[in-house]
Amino acid sequence: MNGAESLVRTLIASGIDTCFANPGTSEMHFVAALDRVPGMRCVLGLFEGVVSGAADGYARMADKPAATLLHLGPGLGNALANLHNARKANTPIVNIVGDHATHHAVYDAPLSSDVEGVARPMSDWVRTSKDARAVARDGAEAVAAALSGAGGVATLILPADTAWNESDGPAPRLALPTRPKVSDEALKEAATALRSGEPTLLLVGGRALRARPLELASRIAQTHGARLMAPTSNARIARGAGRVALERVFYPVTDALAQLGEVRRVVLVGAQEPVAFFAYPGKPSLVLPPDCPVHRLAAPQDDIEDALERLADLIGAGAPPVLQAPARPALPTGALSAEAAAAVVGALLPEDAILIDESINAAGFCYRHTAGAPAHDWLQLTGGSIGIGLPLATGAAVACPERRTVALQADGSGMYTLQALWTQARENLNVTNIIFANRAYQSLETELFNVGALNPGRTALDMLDLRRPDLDWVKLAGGMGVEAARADSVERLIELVGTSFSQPGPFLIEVPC
Ligand SMILES: Cc1ncc(C[n+]2csc(CCOP(=O)(O)OP(=O)(O)O)c2C)c(N)n1
Repeated sequence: MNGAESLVRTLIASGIDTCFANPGTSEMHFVAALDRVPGMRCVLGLFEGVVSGAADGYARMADKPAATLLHLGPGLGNALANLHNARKANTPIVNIVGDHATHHAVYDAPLSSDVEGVARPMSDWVRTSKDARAVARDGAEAVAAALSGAGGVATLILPADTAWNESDGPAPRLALPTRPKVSDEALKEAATALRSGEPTLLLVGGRALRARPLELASRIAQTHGARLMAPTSNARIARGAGRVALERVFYPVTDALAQLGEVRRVVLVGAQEPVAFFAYPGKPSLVLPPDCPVHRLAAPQDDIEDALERLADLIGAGAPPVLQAPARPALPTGALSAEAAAAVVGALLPEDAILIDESINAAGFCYRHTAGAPAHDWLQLTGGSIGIGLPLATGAAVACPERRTVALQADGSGMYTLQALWTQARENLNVTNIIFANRAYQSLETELFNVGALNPGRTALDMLDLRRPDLDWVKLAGGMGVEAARADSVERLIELVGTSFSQPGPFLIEVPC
């Protein structure tokens, strides 16, 4: 058995059965091994940013990592932006990256590069296998590294000869450390803050945003009249009717400052202290009031559900959680707009859907109009690096084929990784892609103003304008095998969304707005 086959068998033994791939010559032994070893689903992505974004979406929904297969430094380089987003989401991913055979490295062949150097900034763990006999063990350690702590990106680099030479066979799955329990002192400190009588914010993130821990958090907050909120950007929130109603910290700095202005104490559970996305002239970086004490009950890697259970016990959290009542928006009439499109989604969303939010400027409408829709999961852009929505939807739909995935996608961001549509077609995934086609980098128009550039000229404004020519999403999708239509009225949009929600396979709806 060669090194490549020992790795595929090791990954399967370690619980990885899905690989998003864009291979090249140096990965051909891994590809060939897939034919010999049953049990690994391999999904082709036509750009590496699709591969990494899909691996992120898959792991967020499957609660276990996928592998990626990437081609040397340049292939990994193309995947980096979405690996950055995955790291901010604490998503476990195992990257397998081919490299030149060890003896070939000295010749500076065209694809030679410092692969470890490319990997390091967006990886929590990096290793280059020394020889074929080390590959299996390295693979098992890569999986363990991805699943350690809060979850992270592990990158294993395989020189081609480590893949083709003889191995010692697969390695067994490694045991994982259990999540640390929070200390009694941290619990007492949180309880004291909650009982202080001062306006207290319980800010919950990461694993605390699943249905059960959120109910615990809501009971805790209700018992002492604290406010319960989530950060601006989150990997996955369980929400909708019957789930805990959850406010998020606003994105615009001035709005966040106003929203949090009354807060006098903060208890953090799986979340970090809220900060502004960017610095702006004359505005603070931190959005909590100055001198507001911050009590860190649980870090993302801690056993968060246990921490919330113990805190609920400690304070005798008897209050019921605040659950969202079922409430769908009325089907809109009149002019087509981003808000109308969000209302159509909220009005028609099926039970147990997965919503992917890269709607950027329309995000506020989308969040609000789906709040009381049937229970669903809400996945966001966590690292601010746009171009994740369509891949994230693709990976989530691979993980949960029986659920309807809905990508709420701004057009500018969608163009970064639109090749994901081809993968949706090839895998016949149940994804409804709703493109908010405002034909602009609209949010950047606001940002231009926010940074103090008050009278932009034609050249500056041209950098934010996506016209000349207009993007034709119906043709773009059609060219990749995804059925698509443009909604030129609210009535047509309602019809198209209804059709897509009721038929299997991918669909794309362009919404001029
Ligand atoms: C990788 C990356 N490149 C550039 C940006 C800067 N950026 C932020 S928002 C944005 C435009 C978003 O436009 P669109 O997706 O159409 O959404 P809209 O603002 O129009 O709603 C850009 C280019 C970014 N965040 N990430």
